[in-house]
Amino acid sequence: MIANDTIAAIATAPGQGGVGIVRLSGPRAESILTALFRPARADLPRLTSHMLTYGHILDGETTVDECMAVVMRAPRSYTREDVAELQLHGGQLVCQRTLALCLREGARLADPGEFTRRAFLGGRVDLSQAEAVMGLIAAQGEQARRAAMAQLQGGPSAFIRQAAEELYGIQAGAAACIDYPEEITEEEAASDLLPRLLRLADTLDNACDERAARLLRSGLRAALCGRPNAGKSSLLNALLGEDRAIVTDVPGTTRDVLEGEIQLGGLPVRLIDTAGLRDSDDPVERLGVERARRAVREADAVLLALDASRPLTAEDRDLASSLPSESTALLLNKSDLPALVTQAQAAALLPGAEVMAVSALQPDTLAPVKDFLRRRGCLTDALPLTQPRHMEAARRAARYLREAADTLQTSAIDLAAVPLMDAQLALGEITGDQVEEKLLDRVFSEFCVGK
Ligand SMILES: Nc1nc2c(ncn2[C@@H]2O[C@H](COP(=O)(O)OP(=O)(O)OP(=O)(O)O)[C@@H](O)[C@H]2O)c(=O)[nH]1
Ligand SMILES: [Mg+2]
Repeated sequence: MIANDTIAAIATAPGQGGVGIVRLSGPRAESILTALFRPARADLPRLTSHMLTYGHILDGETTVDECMAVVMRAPRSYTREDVAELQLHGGQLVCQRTLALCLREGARLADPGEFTRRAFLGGRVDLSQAEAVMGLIAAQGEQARRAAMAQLQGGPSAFIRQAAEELYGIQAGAAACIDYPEEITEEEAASDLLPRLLRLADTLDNACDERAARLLRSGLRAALCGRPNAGKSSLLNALLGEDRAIVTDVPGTTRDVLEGEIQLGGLPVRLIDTAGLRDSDDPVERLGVERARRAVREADAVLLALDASRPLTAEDRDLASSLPSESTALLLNKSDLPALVTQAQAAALLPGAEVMAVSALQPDTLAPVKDFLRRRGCLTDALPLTQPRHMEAARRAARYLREAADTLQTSAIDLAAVPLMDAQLALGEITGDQVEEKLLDRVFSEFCVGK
């Protein structure tokens, strides 16, 4: 699986920037660089590994750009192969032309993620860590960055390796019974292995964190709902700090679902304004209400807007009682006006939910709302597995373990060896210890070129 050709790509993002980097990796990285690069100090015998050298890129007699060059000789490099990089001026034309020169000298254009794929194949990182590189690049918020960094430092890998160790122990126990039936009977082996199998299956299932996975992938989804005119759109605008939604004193102003995003403590929060919930004969409004209900169902957090300047209605009560108390905050809006609803009356609508007196006209009053959203999206207690690919493989391993447990209970122990091996293979997919080329293609196709 180890490649012997040399790949090249532009490693920096397209567009204009201070610096643009062309990167090479493979056995000919240094010779290709040397063919294009002339150091300013002509007396330099050879580039020193890991040291920047100033000079120029030449295409025959033409000077293409002024640049810094570096070689990082194997194995002390990102890919564990010889790597060379040219730091050029960050213009597309300069980078493209330099890349074309590298290709002319014999490099091949790198596939997406191919540098990191080589880092994996070279044993520098495992597969989960390689994925974390892309997670770091794609991170939209501080929390996603932190999770990707923990993954790059091997958090999930350590968890999976520990599970794999325990599974090896179980497999060894089963093998001992098969190989030395006179030493250990099947009953003895089964009574030792069965609880261990079930415990390990539970450990794997319980390590999967769907909520964290969703939050990391798309941030927190918070739906603003409530009866018409409660001030949902005004609250959306105030939280976003921009005039996004139309606000009028006509009940039923918002018809469709409207979204906007804010960052709260490193967490991207998607705020969703919805149509006021009420029975209506108007088909357009009815569709809006349907969409509103769906948005509320799919949300991680719900902000129920109540108009504190008017008495509560049956609609408020029905709506509140349909919401999950732990993920809902009741916003007593219009608190700048004389209040007709007390906090206690609001709290009685949905016991357990937090109540906050706010005013869309006074942004300072929204601090507790932001704090509530931050808490709902907090991931400090996230479980080890938060990547869909990892969770799927861990759950598959757990299923095989339960299958092995069933087999132990009902038939001969040697039949359990097959699902035990399948479980081990599934765990190996996460770290890449057991991996097929097709899986690698899938993982690395999601990368950008040049990484
Ligand atoms: N005094 C006061 N008026 C508010 C406040 N929030 C909203 N309003 C007013 O209440 C009316 C309705 O506001 P919207 O934000 O359109 O209410 P909505 O809940 O989105 O209404 P629909 O889209 O019809 O469901 C407007 O006249 C707003 O100016 C507030 O905190 N204080
Ligand atoms: Mg509205």
